[in-house]
Amino acid sequence: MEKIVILTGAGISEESGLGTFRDAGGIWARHAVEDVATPEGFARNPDLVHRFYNARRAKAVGVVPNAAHLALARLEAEFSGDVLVITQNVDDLHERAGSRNVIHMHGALNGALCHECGHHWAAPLEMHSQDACPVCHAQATRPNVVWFGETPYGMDVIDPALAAADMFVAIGTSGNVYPAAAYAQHAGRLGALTVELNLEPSANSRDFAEHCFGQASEIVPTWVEGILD
Ligand code: BV8
Repeated sequence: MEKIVILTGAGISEESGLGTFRDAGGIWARHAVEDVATPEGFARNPDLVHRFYNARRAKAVGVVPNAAHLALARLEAEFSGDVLVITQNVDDLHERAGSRNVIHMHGALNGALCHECGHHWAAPLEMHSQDACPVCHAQATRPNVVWFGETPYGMDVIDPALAAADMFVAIGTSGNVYPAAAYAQHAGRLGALTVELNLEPSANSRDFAEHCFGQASEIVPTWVEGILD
């Protein structure tokens, strides 16, 4: 087996202390998606959206990678073939665990974007709607995350990677958000072995040939051990 493509979601960072979206008490239980994760919501009330992401950015800098992130970094370092992590997460725990080949398809909390000129730069810990873009100086700065209705990042790399994958593994994602939720079916149809590692069956569980349920910090290191043996 040469190429492993891994899709991760909020569940892999849950044991590090970052909230998930759709679990009981999750982020969407406390914030209306349309207010904080859509361009329309940002246009309506940019300060509300900046406060939402400032709070998550502050939390993300205060937590550390868990055994699941570390196991994926070990897999990339020790596996004889290629390992690509496609993450829906906007935290940087994969990178802080040592993973190098990571695509943030929904953007990143540590990125800032100017929606006037498209410039992007390293986000300060706190962003405000009156911050000026360092290049065009417009007060048009936003978090560099992908909201509903916006095109995910890395599609030009992701699609070929799915087509070439020998194994596609989804970890800690509920399978509710597209296009990521369609990747298992797509990769499976193109010949990849599909594996679901999650706390419970996801919405697209039927798209996977193999399943292992449990806490990511337990089942991911065990799965990596099996691959490296
Ligand atoms: C796009 C912003 C076009 C960043 C997010 C109707 C039908 C189909 C699709 C659509 C439709 N209407 C609209 C759409 C498209 C829409 C969509 O999918 N809507 C859904 C809701 C129906 N998608 C889009 O708009 C996307 N863009 O489609 O553009 C396009 C398409 C292709 C090519 C070009 C253009 C943009 C989507 C991005 C939205 N941005 N967030 C942020 O704030 O973080 S979405 C948000 O959900 C996050 O990004 C998050 O990553 C993502 C997915 O959530 P999960 O990671 O899965 O988290 P969740 O809480 O749901 O699940 C956690 C899981 O972990 C659970 O299963 C739980 O059991 C498990 N777990 C918990 N603890 C643990 C655990 N597992 C293991 N161990 C544990 N300890």
